[in-house]
Amino acid sequence: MDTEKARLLELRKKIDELSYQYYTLDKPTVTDYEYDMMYRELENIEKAHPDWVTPDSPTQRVGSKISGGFEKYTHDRPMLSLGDVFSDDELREFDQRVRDDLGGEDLEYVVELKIDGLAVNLIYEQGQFIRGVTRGDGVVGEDITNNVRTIRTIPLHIASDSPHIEIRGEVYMPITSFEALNQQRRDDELEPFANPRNAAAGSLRQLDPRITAQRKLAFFAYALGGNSGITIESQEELLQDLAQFHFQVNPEYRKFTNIEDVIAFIHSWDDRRDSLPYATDGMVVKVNSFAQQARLGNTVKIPRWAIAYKFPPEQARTKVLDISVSLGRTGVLTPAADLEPVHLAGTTVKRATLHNEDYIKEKDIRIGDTVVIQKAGEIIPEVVRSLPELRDGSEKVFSMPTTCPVCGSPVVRRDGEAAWRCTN
Ligand code: 3BD
Repeated sequence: MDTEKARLLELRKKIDELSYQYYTLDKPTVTDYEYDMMYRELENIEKAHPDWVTPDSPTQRVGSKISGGFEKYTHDRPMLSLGDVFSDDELREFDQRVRDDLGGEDLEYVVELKIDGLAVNLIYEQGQFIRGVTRGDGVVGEDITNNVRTIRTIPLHIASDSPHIEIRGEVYMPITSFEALNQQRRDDELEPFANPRNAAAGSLRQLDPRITAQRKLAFFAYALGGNSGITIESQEELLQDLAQFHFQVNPEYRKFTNIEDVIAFIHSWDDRRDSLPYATDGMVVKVNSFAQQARLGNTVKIPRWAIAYKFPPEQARTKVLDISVSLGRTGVLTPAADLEPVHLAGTTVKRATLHNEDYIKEKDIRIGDTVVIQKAGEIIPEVVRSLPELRDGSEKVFSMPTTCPVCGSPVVRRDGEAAWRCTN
């Protein structure tokens, strides 16, 4: 073979290995300088021989082609939903049903963190990444291949000669990247994203993959979709194989043989999930054996062999500095508490919604009060209650403005409604 072609292949292999160590394992083995030199050499060879460029070359992650929208793609096998539970007793009920359905035989559970990102399906043919698709409604998703390709922890080829294998997992934005992105957006006078999940969604929906590439997204692999020629017997084995394929697999998963140990493990996260570098909204409990999964089967949309336990919303205490009113698109005036900044669920909170006038009255929330706030899922934080026992007498009762804060027109509250509206 041509020595230049041989050098090209050598460089690709080396660069793939180095970026795996850097991005996926988070353990760089060479300096940035050494990496840049190799990358540049590869670029130069490819420039001289455009016909040697293949889509899985490390230089091909960030294309410049702006897409005109995303094409629909029907999943080979539907991407299922998860049933959810909110209490230990519901977990015990799930366990009992599974054991009954399996005729009382022994079983193992694999318990994973539930990453708060977006589920995507990655398709590899003969080991080559050929397509990335959003979950969509589970049946039909959108083809976001060019955006997925920019995610450095998603391999562009894997050590599998299967003609077709689908790897499913969660695209997410690490909290430090999310905070840096929002700071940048505030500096640019753009609306910040409400949470890392929305930031990841917004980044995947970019028509220009160069923007997606700047967003520092990452991917945890956790499931297998349609495939041929794959013989894997359990979730544990799958997670090990996915790591062997050079995917990031969340390292916090554990295996158990009884539900009480599962419950204890789940609660071991109550006061440390906040210190993870990514957002989680719960944990997923899966029957380990694929044979037992198959016997348990699926309902229309939900596997009967897995369940999501949802963490209760995280709460924090802070002070109401003021109550301000903003005007929504529909003309409704919504009061919000301006807060002493407080750390909650991975972000700093300065405002929380008070919903409407009646909510403030019922909960007797006053300016100057110490309050409990919470963030439930994707919703903006809300004030849950005030702590009147901490008042010192300087607190002020709030009343809704009589004119619109934007245009000055009178505001009205119609019979039977909680909302005040601008008459303009
Ligand atoms: C995670 C389904 C199964 C393969 C169905 C058991 C519902 C989002 O970390 N396992 C995980 C995570 C999500 C999962 C499964 N394991 N399904 C899982 C999942 N460790 N987040 N999800 N999904 C993914 C969903 N997404 C949007 C709308 C409705 N459902």
